[in-house]
Amino acid sequence: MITLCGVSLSNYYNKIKLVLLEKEIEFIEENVLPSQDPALLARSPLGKIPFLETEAGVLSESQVILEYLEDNFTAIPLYPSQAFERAKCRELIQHIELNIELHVRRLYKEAFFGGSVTDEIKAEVLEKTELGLHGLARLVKFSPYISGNVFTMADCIAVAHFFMISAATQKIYGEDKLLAIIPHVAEYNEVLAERLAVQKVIADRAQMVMAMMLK
Ligand SMILES: N[C@@H](CCC(=O)N[C@@H](CS)C(=O)NCC(=O)O)C(=O)O
Repeated sequence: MITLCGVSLSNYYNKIKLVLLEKEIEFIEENVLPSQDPALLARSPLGKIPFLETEAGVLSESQVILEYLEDNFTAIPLYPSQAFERAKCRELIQHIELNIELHVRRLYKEAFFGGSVTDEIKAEVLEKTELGLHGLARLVKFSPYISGNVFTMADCIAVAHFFMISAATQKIYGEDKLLAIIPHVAEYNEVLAERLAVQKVIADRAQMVMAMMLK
């Protein structure tokens, strides 16, 4: 049995959870928060979440985990069969994560967790995020899925990260920068929200946000 460790608030956790659900792989969830506790470091080398426990051992780094799931559970593939199309999916994934989400992530402390971020960081993140989003606008297809007419791994990554990119930029800059630069994201989100697996991930995340607010 596979155990997905982390929390439903984490976009990196949610990308794996969505892939597990879409590929109809049986799994259980274990609520784990990131920390430097030696017991956690023995399972996740940097004390980060998510990580995956499998019968063969533990895996960290969400993208590595997705590649493992794709290689090991082939019944429902989430990458196209052609090498070039697969590479285009991975290009989208890398672009969303490295050129957008990793910048926006620097805002989360203030956007979601009651901390604060300097004006200098906000300006730097804005510049890099806008560059990344203009680049993404040149890559997306939305016909109706992000890389074409088939739902792929790249859509799973988009579901997980778009929500955070939209919410954090709305909170910090007073405008959802994703939507402002790529307006078709609105219809794309509606298409994705029709999927049961996406609905489950969104509902679990909302439930956890609610539980945190009631604390
Ligand atoms: N590159 C990692 C990123 C994972 C990550 O940043 N996880 C966050 C939660 S969403 C975390 O554990 N943060 C705690 C920390 O950085 O110490 C992956 O793809 O799995």
